[in-house]
Amino acid sequence: MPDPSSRAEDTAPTRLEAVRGDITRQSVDVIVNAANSSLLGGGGVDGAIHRAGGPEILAECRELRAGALREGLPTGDAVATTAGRLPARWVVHTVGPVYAVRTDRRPLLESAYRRSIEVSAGLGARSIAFPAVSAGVYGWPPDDSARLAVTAVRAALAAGPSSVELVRFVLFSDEMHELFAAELSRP
Ligand code: AR6
Repeated sequence: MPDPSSRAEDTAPTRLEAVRGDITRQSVDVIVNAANSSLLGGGGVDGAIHRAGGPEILAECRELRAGALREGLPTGDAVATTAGRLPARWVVHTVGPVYAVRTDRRPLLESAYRRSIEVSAGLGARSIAFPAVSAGVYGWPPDDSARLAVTAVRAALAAGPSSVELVRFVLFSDEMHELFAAELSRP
């Protein structure tokens, strides 16, 4: 007998957590990649994901570029592929903005987090691992990166019920981990 008190609207709120580690080792439904618009690979977390996941991921990215994403993936958008050999079901590739002092690119970075969650939820994913998008080669300042990521993810999850039960930020350094953990501990 299903428990009559467990209705969809009673589902527990999504858990948010921060861990220090390598995102390619995370056993989750979705690993988010901080990619570039070409989707054809790069350094940083992008390089690590393609190296660990194997050629299947790049093959699917090439197919996307030959079809629906002929112009590339716009900054702030997200798209899913296989996770290849990674311990995940999908990689969701997103493109964060390059940090710039003079123009406000925060909406694009917020959009990268939001679209990643929307695409993941569209797949029925229950767990998502995020790196600190734009915080490496793209130069986003670490403290603002943590604040914006946590705020954007909370806002996206608040938009309505979804399949997502866990969002894990996976940070490569102690400094970033501390910043994200501090941000998550704020009410
Ligand atoms: N696990 C978790 N975090 C990582 C890992 C890893 N294995 N490797 C790096 N990081 P970046 P961006 C952290 O530069 O700034 C690529 O070439 C890293 O320390 O990977 O969005 C793409 O192709 C940093 O905190 O991404 C694009 O051209 C964070 O991940 C460009 O870089 C993001 O750093 C995207 O730049």
